[in-house]
Amino acid sequence: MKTSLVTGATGQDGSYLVRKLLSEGRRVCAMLRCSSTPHTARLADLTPGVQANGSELIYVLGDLGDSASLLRILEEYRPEEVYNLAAQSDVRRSFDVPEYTGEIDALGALRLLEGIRQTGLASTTRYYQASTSELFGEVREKPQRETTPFAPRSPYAIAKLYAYWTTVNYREAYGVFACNGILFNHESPMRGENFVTRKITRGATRIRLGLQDKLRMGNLDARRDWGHAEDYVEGMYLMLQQSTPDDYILATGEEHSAREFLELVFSRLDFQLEWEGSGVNERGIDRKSGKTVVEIDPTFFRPTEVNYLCGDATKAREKLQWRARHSFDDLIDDMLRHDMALAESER
Ligand code: NAP
Ligand code: F7E
Repeated sequence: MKTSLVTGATGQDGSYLVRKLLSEGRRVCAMLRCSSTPHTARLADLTPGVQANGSELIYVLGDLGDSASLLRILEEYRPEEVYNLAAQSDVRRSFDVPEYTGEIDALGALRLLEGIRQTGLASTTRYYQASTSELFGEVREKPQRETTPFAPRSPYAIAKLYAYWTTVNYREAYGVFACNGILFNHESPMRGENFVTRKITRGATRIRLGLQDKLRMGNLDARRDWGHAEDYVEGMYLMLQQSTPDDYILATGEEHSAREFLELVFSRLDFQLEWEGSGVNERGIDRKSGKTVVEIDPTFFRPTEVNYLCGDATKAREKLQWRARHSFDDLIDDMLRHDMALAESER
């Protein structure tokens, strides 16, 4: 049985990837970090130990800031695959904690790769690095491809740039089967509530049920290529099943503004949203109730914004036979179904 180590197992992608790997019959070492409160809610329905199909789930304690814990895990379990998903992944917050973001997102990847080398796993362990469309930042071409130059615009993206090149370097210098998945935004009902799509589906459903008055939003004109996380973890898995390591973009090729996402969600919930004012004074008013349901709050602006991201996943389509199966509408449906049920449970 192959062993796969997943860092960031408690996050959005981790929760889908752990399930995918268990369904493939793997022994899955899901890495958790120390926490004073439970943080395994996304994995709550999984029981550690041997599963019905013979696969196995094991929780291991480790932190990307702590080499000793990583070395211990690598030595003890000697995984054939390492998926490095752990990160301080919030772009806005990375401006508040830039040093910590670099420590975990940049040096964390180095610690893991160096750990693979030092434990003698360089020729046997395959490594996936959670790289990001944020690397393209102030984009140099549209859509972005694997060959598009990087132009990062946040401490998060700059840290991920270091991790990207470290991954390439360990592939070239030590022959590690190391791949970068350059993933464009992907969302789901498991998305953290601080990210724009989930903030909107969660907030709008709560407003619909009278649990919340309004949403306070940042730059609604930013455009993103939003896919579904379930499809994207499939792509991560495929990258590590190839005969040679490589770097791939995963994206839908379709872009929307945060405003379009918000308008679609509110209209699905039967609001009649109309905009008044401009800039920080812009407001979204529900014509049916006359109430202000959206306001602009500059707290959510970023010192440097990434205005536009849209990816070309031709390489992944041709070499991995990967494609995004969920449409934009499917994504919104899935998130709204989940968040409406959640809001109803809060009434
Ligand atoms: P997420 O929901 O924010 O999950 C991040 C995970 O990292 C959580 O499990 C978190 O643990 C863990 N973590 C944070 N700091 C850690 C540390 N010091 N040591 C060990 N674990 C730590 O992120 P996601 O959306 O699933 O994304 C997964 C990865 O893909 C991240 O690296 C992200 O930067 C990258 N990425 C995401 C997207 C996207 O659109 N989702 C696109 C491109 C790339 P706790 O639960 O304890 O906080
Ligand atoms: O913002 C705008 C915001 O925080 C998307 C991470 O997974 O994807 C994610 O990073 C856009 C930005 O995601 C609000 O300014 C408007 O332009 O959902 P987000 P992100 O920054 O794109 C990439 C690929 C990653 O790698 C990251 O780890 O939406 N926006 N109003 C807002 N964003 C937030 N969070 N909150 C708002 O109120």
